Amino acid sequence: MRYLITSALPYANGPKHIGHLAGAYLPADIYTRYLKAQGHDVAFVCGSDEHGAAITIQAMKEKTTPKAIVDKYHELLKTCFEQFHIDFDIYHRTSDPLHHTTAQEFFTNLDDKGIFQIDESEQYYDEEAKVFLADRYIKGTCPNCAYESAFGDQCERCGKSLSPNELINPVSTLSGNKPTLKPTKHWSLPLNKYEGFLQEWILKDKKDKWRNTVYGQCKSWIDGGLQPRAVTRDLDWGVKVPLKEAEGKVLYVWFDAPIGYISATKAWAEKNNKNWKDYWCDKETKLVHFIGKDNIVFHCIIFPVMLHAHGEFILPDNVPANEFLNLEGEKMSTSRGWSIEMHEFLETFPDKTDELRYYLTAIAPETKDADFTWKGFQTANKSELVDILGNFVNRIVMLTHKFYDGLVPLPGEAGEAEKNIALEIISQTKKVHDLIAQCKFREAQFEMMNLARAGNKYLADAEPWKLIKTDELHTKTIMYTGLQVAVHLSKLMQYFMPIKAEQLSSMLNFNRFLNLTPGHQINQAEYLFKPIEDELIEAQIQKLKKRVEEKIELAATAATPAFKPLKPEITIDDFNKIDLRAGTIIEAKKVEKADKLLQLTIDMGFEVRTVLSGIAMHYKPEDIVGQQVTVVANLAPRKMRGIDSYGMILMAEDADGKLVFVNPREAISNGSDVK
Ligand code: B3M
Ligand code: ZN
Repeated sequence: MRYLITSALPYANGPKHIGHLAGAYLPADIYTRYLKAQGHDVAFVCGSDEHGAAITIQAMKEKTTPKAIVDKYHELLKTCFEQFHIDFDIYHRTSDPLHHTTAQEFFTNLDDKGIFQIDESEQYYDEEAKVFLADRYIKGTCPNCAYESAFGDQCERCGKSLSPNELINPVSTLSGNKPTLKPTKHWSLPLNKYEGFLQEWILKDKKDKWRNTVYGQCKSWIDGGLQPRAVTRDLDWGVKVPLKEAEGKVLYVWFDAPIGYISATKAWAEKNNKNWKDYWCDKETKLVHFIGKDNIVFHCIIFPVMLHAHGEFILPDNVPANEFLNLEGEKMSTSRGWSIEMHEFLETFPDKTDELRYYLTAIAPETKDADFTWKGFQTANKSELVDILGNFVNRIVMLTHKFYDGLVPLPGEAGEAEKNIALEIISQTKKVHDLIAQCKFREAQFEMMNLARAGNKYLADAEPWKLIKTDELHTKTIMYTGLQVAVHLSKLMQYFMPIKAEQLSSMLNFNRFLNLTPGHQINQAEYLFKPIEDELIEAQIQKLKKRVEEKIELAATAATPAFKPLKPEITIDDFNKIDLRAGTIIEAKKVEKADKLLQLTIDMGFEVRTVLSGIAMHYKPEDIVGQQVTVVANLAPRKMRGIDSYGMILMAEDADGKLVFVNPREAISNGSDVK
C-alpha cells in the first residue's frame, strides 16, 4: 500500500507546546513508523505555516519583520520535532517559492473553472498606511465590557468574539488613525454548493470509519448548512493572488496552508526521485491527516471541497483528529503561561524524550480531552517504564551475562509456561499492530506493556536465579524464552519509543535481520529507564504557577487604566440596601402614548405588583409573558403617565443600546432573594 501521512502545519509564530505534540505529531509519527516497518510506501510530510495575521501580528509584537519571525520559529519548531524524533520525511515551509507557485496554480485552476464567487463588501481601510486592515489590526472599545483596547476579532478582556464593525471608536493599529470603510472585493469558495458532495462522501460513508468526535463535528457543520468562505485577504504577507485585478491581495492562510501538504510532497519527491502525483492523484494511495480538533472543519470540509473542485486529487481516507490535552486540570495556553513548550521540556529533560512520548501516548486525548500532570508523568515513568519494562529487560540481560557470559543459551524442551509466553508474543504483537492500524495508539501501547508485564511475571514466577542451582537445562529454557520476549518488546517499542527501542536492540546486539539464536552474543546491561526525582517534578509545578502569576500581574497593570466606573464607588452596605427579588411577568401591555413603556404585572410570590419598564422598543408584550426577572422590590413608588409603578426590573444594556433581561439562570420560586 502507498500512504501519504500529514501532520498539521504549525504556525511559525512562536513555540508550540506538548499538547500540540500529543495532538498531531506524535500519533502521526507512531503510525508512520508502523507503516514503514510493515514495508509500505509512505511519505510523512509537514512544515511550518508561515502566513496569515498570526505571523504579522507576532512581528509587530517583537518589533521585527514577518520574515524574521518565520525564520526564527521555523528553525525552533524543526529542531524540536527532530529532538522528539518525529521523523518527517520532509519538514517544509510555506514561504518556499515552490509552495507559492503550487498554491497559485491551485487557485488558478479553480478560478479557470469558474468555481469562485466574487463578493463586494465594505472593509476598514487605513488611508495613511494605504492598506485594508485585517481584523486584528483594528482596535477599539469593546461593546460588551467597554475595554478600550479590544481587537477587531476579539476582546481580550471579556473574551467576546467581535467583528471590526462592532468596535466603538475603531483605530488602526498601523497609523493610530480612524479607519475608513472602503469597498473591496473577495473571492469565495461557495461551500454551500458542495453540501451534496459532503453528504455523500462523509455522512453516508464515514460514520463507521472515522472517529465519532470527527464525524460528529462534520455532521453538525453539514447539517447546519454551509456558507461561502472568502479565500482572499487584503494583506501584503502571504501568497499573492495570481490575478491582475487582485492587486494587493493574498490567499487566505487557510486556503494556502493545506496546499502546503502538496508542496511539501513535491519538494520531498524532487529530492528523492519520486513522483509526487503517485501520492496525491492515485486512488490507491491513502491520505491521512493528523490534526487537533480545532482544525477539523478545514481538513474535513474546506480542503476536501477544494480537492474535489480541482478534480485531480484524492480525498483524505481518515482524519484522526485528537481532542485537547489539558495541563494539571486546566486548558493549556501559551499566552497565559499555563503550558509546557516543547523546547522548554527539552531543556529540562533532554534525555527523557521517549519517556514523554510514552506518557503522552498513555494519556492520548483520542476520544476525549486528557490531562497531563507532572506527577502522572513521574508515576508512569516509575511504575511502568522503570519497574516493569526496564526491570524485566535489565534482569534478563544481567542474568544472561552472569550465567552464560552473555551468550544466548540453547533451550531445552518448552513447558506450559514457555508455550504460553510464545503465544503471548504472537498475540500481543498482533494486537499492537491491529490497534495502531486503527489509530488507537493509546491501547496499542498498553498492549505492548502487557507483553512486558507478562515477561516480568514469567521471570518472577520461574525464578531462574534459584533454579540455576538445581536445573540447569530448564534455566536455559527460561532464559532463552525471556530473551525472545525482550527482542519482541524492542520491535514493538520502536513505534512508541524509538530511542529506547534502539538502545534495547543494541543491548541485545540484535538487528531486524538476525534472530536471537543460541550462541548469539549480547552486550552488557544498561538501565533503559531511571526514576525522576521528586524535587525536579516539584520544581516544574512551581515554575508553572509562578509564570501564570507573573502574567496575571502584568495583565492587571495593563488592564487597570481602561476601567472607568460608570458610577461613584459604593460600599457593600450601600449595595445591601437594595432588596432584589425574583419575579415573573404574568401580564404585559403597552402604555398609551408612551413609545418606550410597557406596563408589567409581576408575580412577586408574596404579592402581585404593577411595574412600568422602558423596554417597549425591544420586546413585544406577548413575547415576555412568563419571563422570570429580577425586581428592585424596595424602590419608592413612582407615577408615570398616570400609572403607579412599584419597583423596577433589571436589564443589561450594551453599547449599542441592546437590552436583555437579567434573570436567574434557572427558574426559582418568585419572591426569592437575589444577593
Ligand atoms: N497552522 C493552524 C494551527 O496551527 C494551522 C494548521 C494548518 S494545517 C494545514 O492550529
Ligand atoms: Zn470586552
